Amino acid sequence: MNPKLTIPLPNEHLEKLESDFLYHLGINSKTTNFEKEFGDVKFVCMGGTKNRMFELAKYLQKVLGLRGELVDLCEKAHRYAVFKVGPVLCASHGIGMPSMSILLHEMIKLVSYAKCKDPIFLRIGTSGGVGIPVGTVVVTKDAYNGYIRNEHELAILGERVCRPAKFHEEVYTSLLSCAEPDDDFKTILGNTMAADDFYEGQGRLDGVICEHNEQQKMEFLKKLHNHGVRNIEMEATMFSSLTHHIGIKAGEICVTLVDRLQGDQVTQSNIPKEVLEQRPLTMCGRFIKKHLD
Ligand code: R2B
Ligand code: URA
Repeated sequence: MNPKLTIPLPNEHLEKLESDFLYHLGINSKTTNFEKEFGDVKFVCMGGTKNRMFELAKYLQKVLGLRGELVDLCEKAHRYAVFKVGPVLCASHGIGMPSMSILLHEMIKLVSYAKCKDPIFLRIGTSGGVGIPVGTVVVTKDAYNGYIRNEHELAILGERVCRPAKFHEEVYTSLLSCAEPDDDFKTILGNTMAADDFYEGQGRLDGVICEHNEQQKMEFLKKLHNHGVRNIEMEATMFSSLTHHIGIKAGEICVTLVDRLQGDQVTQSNIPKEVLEQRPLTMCGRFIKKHLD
């Protein structure tokens, strides 16, 4: 571990690198002064798409009273989009854990090399609800994998490695307190299941393959509900376990687009998708404002 870094990274091999090329961000430590460019970063907000992260960046400019053209700092790498709004980075992570994990490794190195102080990482996402009304915002407590285990499983050197998948209590408590009585949606604390697949892995009946029936699907969803799972998405176990392992404060806020007890297709709501997607962004804006104040 390099004691000079504000976020010590638990990989001693990094110390031996003369420079580090964050390949998928297209940023090289040889040519970029991390401290100068990113030293003021206090929040790293991540969500699936470039479009949503651009909307978040625009919204945060408004919330924080900042101006300026929003440029994608990682456009040249053609993978993830990253916008900077004052002390906030807004980055797209794509779909699923393999995609988000690459972004996360490189983002954590970036804020560590930039000597950022105690940055908070947030995922602002969409999900399928389990027994809650469409449009509810779920703040995640614990993340469960597809085996309904509160851990993240990864194959490393041919071995199964499992790490606890917990979000930071201070962060989820604070996120939850950002709900306001006049909100036209509910914000709840719940556990989240992260699946490795949108169709079979989430128990859907509408993928190209389906070898379970409606009754088995409902039993599985009820089992999830009994474990306190209130929504299903595709990143939470990896995100929570990686940040927990390093000691980075992290939290997740997702709106639900569908109630899986009612069906599989994401067409249940007459509330426009943009309105639903704005809800976690609103919560994120309030959280950041509160922490900066
Ligand atoms: C939620 O939505 C995406 C799949 O549609 C995935 O990234 C997730 O976690
Ligand atoms: N994202 C998911 O992963 N699942 C859903 O049901 C909706 C959004």
